[in-house]
Amino acid sequence: MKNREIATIFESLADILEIKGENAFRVNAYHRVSRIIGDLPTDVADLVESGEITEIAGIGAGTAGQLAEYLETGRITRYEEAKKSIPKGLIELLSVPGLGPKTIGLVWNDLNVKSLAGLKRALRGGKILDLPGMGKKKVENIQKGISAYESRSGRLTLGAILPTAEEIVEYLKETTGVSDVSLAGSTRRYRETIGDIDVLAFSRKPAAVIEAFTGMPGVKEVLAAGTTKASVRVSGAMQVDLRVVPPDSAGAALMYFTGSKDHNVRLRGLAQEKGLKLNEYGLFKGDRRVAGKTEEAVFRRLGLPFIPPELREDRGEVEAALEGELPDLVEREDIRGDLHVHSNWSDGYATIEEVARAAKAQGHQYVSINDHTRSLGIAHGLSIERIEKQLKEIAKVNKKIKGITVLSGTEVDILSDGRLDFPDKLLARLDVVVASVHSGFAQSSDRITGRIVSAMENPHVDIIGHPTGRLLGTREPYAVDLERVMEVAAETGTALEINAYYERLDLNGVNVRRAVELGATIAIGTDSHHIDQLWMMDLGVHTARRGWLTKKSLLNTLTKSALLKRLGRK
Ligand code: DGT
Ligand code: CA
Ligand code: CA
Ligand code: ZN
Repeated sequence: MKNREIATIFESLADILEIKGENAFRVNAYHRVSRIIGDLPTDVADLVESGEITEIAGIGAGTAGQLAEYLETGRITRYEEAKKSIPKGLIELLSVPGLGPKTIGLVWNDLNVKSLAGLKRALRGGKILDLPGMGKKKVENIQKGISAYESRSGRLTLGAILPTAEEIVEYLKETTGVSDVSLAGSTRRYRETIGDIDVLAFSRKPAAVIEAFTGMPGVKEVLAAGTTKASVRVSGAMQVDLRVVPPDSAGAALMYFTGSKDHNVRLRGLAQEKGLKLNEYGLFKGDRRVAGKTEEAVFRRLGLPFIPPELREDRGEVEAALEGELPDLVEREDIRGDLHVHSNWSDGYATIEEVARAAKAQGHQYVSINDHTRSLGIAHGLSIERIEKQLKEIAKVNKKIKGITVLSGTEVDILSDGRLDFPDKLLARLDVVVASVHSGFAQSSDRITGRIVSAMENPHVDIIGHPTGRLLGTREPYAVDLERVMEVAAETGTALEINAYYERLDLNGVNVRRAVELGATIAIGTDSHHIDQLWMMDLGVHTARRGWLTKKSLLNTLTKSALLKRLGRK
């Protein structure tokens, strides 16, 4: 659904018009449109298609046309023109807390402020106090807002930026004179949130690469462009740092800029102990470079095997490498299926047949349909009658489509008193039972842990879905006692999920590692609600790798028959 993103555009259009001092009636009309669309319970695209959109009070023919334009082309000309009609820096000012369009319009008009830097100058010079309606208190508030804006974490989720990051890499690979391009930094370590994207290009002709980079489609602003490095801002306020490095020192540069900083500190220490010096240009003995072209060569010269980027967090990986005890990490190729997918029978968008075809295209041998259950009204949870019908539909799809098996399943609600939303008799007939908490998030640790524990004690529950309930950047985990959950998972033979949906990544790497240490098994599910989300299996696998996970602790690596046997055995 594009409702939210469209609402944001109209909100921003209203703000721009207000900055320009356009008449209040127009401004308010766009604010209203934004609210209406943001609150719509149905997909705006459906309403535009059926023409019903203009029946909504507050949406006229003009707006309907703009909506149709957006749905077709991904842009609204009116908005693009409005954006061009004011200095770019003013749009950034809208993100400063406590600074509204009226004040921005005022400082622009009267003080010629066009950017955050300009506003800070005006504040320093005290000129701002001469403006009508501007008192000491108000100035203080603006100053506070700027500090808050400048110190906000600004981290985005890995899944939100990874497609962009990979496109940039592919784009730069086409530049002449480039031998290779790689992600570096937290993106290459697949951290769950990313501060900025780091890219390394290997080339002897840096100027051409810098030019290609700063001129890429999607670049909103060039923040810096030097002879071997540059930074740009791309959509979504994400910064991308590029460094161009000669191929001879590719490996050393890759190691340095992949980090993490703590991991690098350990490696430099190790080099020193051997009388060597490690920096981004290579590994040196005196002035002589003894390694640097590839990461493998640098590691080897340090007496280490290759340490996968996901492990480079200084969490014992250097010690493990020295002792030859690095885990043989699971890989994407080991994955045989997805164990948590929604269909349009509950709150997903795809039919079961569409899910089956798309999962097959992902290379899966099986995919399980895990729709919500009756208590979860907002997600159109299935009644017992509906799931009976769904079982028949799954059988039909399995007859029709070869090369993949659709497993029957559910994401059964763990009710607030710990009971499950479906009777055991029904659960017993399903292949893959995921049980999840979707209510009572504020309960005490004892209660919420108790609910999950009793779900695991049910012999039909195969997997606990998103065990902590956190949503990256928006919702903290519930007060669950994870150690206890992991212990009971191990005792009862219940798997714990890596929910690979990009806003969840729950369990995260650290928790996965602990769960396996305590004897638990892991299952990856993408929790896809749309077939365009099945790729997030990649995020799940990288998260598993950050949790030092090997093939044998992951259900998704089993063949279909081994999986069913294993699940039936609990
Ligand atoms: P982020 O961007 O906050 O998600 O995290 P990173 O790890 O991508 O950090 P970033 O972008 O500041 O730097 C990329 C890598 O470059 C970092 O992982 C290690 C290396 N690096 C950057 N600055 C330093 C430094 O001052 N010392 C060392 N040893 N390495 C650095
Ligand atoms: Ca970074
Ligand atoms: Ca960076
Ligand atoms: Zn769920």
